[in-house]
Amino acid sequence: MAPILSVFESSPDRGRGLARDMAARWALEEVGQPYDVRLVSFAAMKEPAHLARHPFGQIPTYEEGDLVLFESGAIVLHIAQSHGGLLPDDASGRSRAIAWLFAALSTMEPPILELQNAKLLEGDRTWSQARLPLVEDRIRVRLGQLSTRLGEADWLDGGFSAGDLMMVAVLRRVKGSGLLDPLANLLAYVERAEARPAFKRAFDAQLAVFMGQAPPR
Ligand code: GTB
Repeated sequence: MAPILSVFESSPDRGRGLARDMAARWALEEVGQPYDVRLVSFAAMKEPAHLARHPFGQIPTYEEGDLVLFESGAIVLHIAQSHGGLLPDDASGRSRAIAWLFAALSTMEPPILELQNAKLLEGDRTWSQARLPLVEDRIRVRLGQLSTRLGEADWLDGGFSAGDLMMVAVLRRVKGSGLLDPLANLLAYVERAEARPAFKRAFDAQLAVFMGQAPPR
């Protein structure tokens, strides 16, 4: 039976592929694993049926037989570990790819989330405008470090991996902010990943849900 992903019935990102089901969909497309989706509303996410799948009442969740997972990083890692194509064959390379997956979520993403929260949740506070440059500077530091490490390479460590997939999923959240613009290699890195056929299929599938169309499969 195909695994089931729970995703927003109506994503607040309006189909831009920025919600966290996108990374899981993309990983499934990369490895060629068909999947089904369960559409959940904000209200349904807080109901017991969904809380049994996700203790924090969020998306995405992933069900495969008896296995129920939450956390997009754990889901992508599980998909990468149970199929070929998203992790190198050698043990050291696998560990390094997994380190990049963690780096995306625990080093790059926190300041990016902080900026989103500063704009969306704190924008009406008197101190909000004064704080934004500080938050943006913290993102700039991390983007600069990542850009230096990437250099002229196509991917972070050899071939495209689950680490690149998660890193690009995170970087896409700042793509429209202008913060990536001075870093041509990072911008090209994101665009290179977005040009992958698997990314396009995942993007189209989540957009179809937002547009109220039947998923492509
Ligand atoms: N650490 C968890 C993971 O990685 O899976 C975080 C999961 C999470 O934050 N899920 C969000 C959620 O379910 C959806 S993706 N929120 C509902 C709730 O908490 O009640 C977060 C998200 C939403 C919208 C945008 N956007 O519009 O750009 C970006 C990210």
